[in-house]
Amino acid sequence: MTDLFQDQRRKLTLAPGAVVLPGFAADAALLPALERVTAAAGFRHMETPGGHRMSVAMTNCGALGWVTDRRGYRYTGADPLTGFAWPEMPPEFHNLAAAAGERAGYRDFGPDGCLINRYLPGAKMALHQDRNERNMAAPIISVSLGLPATFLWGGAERAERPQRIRLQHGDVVVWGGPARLTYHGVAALADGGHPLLGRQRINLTFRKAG
Ligand code: MD3
Ligand code: FE
Repeated sequence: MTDLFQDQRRKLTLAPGAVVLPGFAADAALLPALERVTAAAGFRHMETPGGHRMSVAMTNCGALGWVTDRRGYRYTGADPLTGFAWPEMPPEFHNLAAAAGERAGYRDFGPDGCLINRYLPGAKMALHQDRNERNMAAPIISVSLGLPATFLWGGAERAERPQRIRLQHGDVVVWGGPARLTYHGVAALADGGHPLLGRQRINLTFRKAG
């Protein structure tokens, strides 16, 4: 008999430390929580230290939020646009991150921040490492929502030619251990329409930043 829920239970190892949980976050209950966060701290296009405006729009929730401006990349406790603390991490977000961490073998992944990226058609993210977090023993957990994207997954050096991996609505990836400092990026988003999110892709990354 066909098992309708089989997808929700799959666990694939991309490489040592990189675990994909296809469809783990397909639950639409995340979307109202996302709406509440982005109503309190809106998406904005940040500036890189080199003076480029990012094509991806970003916001954060949780105690610490990732920001970039002419002074550099860092985590802050307050939204620089308002001076207020970032919105609290919704319990739906926190529970999802904890469950995905557990499924990938991280027993007590307690994220203190969630960066929320919004890609409209054409938006992309250049190859980079995530190295502003204090604790490299903790994984980063990413959740893809909305339009599918081509994720670029490089090696330990920027020069390595990246593998292209398709990430769909609901896919969760846990990046830890030897995968934690690999170079990665996202190819320009192709236009399309998603039944729940329309013409965009949202990516949540849960982090232990402090
Ligand atoms: C691999 N975001 O916000 S998520 C980022 O789809 C970021 O918006 C991308 O890269 C996005 O920093 C990719 C997947 C991801 C996140 C963190 C990683 C992959 C990673 C850290 C180490 C290795
Ligand atoms: Fe990243």
